[in-house]
Amino acid sequence: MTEIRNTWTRQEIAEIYNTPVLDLIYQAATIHREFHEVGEVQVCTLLSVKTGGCPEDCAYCPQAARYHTNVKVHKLLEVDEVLGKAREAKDSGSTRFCMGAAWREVRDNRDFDKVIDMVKGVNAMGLEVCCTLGMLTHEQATKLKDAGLYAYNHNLDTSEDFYGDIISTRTYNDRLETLENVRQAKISVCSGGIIGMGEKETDRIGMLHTLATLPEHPESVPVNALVPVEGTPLELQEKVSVWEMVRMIATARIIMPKAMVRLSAGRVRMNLEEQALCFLAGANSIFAGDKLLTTPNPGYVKDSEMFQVLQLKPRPSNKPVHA
Ligand code: SAM
Ligand code: DTB
Ligand code: SF4
Repeated sequence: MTEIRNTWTRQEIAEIYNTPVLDLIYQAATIHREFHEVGEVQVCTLLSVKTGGCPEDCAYCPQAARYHTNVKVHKLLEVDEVLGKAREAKDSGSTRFCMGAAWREVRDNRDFDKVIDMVKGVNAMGLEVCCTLGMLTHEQATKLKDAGLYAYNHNLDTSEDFYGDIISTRTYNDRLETLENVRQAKISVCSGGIIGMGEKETDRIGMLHTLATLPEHPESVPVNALVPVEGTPLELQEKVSVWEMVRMIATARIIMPKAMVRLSAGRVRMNLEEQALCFLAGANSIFAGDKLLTTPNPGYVKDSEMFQVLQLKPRPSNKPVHA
């Protein structure tokens, strides 16, 4: 029996991360089998409910107002439109629906009231409803929970050391505080990061260390490969090798065995074999549909082909369906 620990040291995590890669995959696959149904992959759908014009300066992000990207600014969508998209996502096999807003933080205004209605509506469809809206206070987290929010995504993105090189408009501690507010409101925590931003291996290990030593592990850990977007400071970053994705995923799987590890942004630049390695290394969730928030994603046709070839099964929802 593998024990769940939040006492990992950096040294231990570094040793796991640097294990010869085939052995690392084997170890991760073994732990994956102990905690999860092999071959089951959760299918989630993302929707950008408020796009662009964000005051933050996240160097990777096409939605930051200060960079000149091709993203078209759009105010908060109407509740009915969002519920229509959630219904489509459910009909195409998604069990989780995540609404993203290009906000620095949630404000207590009419827009937040609308998001609350979106959460209620999506929850009533029996989907795991998730939001990613920036920083949250304890009260706002409680309001979202009362509306039926299942999970909240708030990424650490990288290590505390490297954070200032990527974002200057908020601190690592701001991030951790929101995660604590979410946890206290008894909302499921989704938090991970991005590789390929110019960080060192020690930054990747540092981020995994912070996540794995939280009082409780996040239930969901997204691993994103940077999608370089023209106009952002990171537009010219080189693509990371699949082995780096595999090492991140496998290490996350070994140190946080129960978590859903999400193979998130970056799949458009991975072939089927590369994605298969990620599933073998312990990834058990993807985002479906031809768009993430603003950037392209493989789309249903390619993914259903992948599910067929790899004989993957969509993972049932983590919450009881009642609609
Ligand atoms: N504004 C909110 C926030 O920052 O928490 C929510 C939306 S934000 C777009 C959600 C996450 O998307 C970021 O934390 C980051 O990890 C990821 N992301 C944004 N742009 C990305 C990119 N170009 N490549 C990979 N991941 C990206
Ligand atoms: C996460 O870690 N990845 C998703 C989700 N959480 C919100 C977002 C990826 C965004 C990629 C860039 C874009 O499409 O705008
Ligand atoms: Fe804004 Fe979020 Fe993009 Fe940062 S990642 S610029 S906070 S939308």
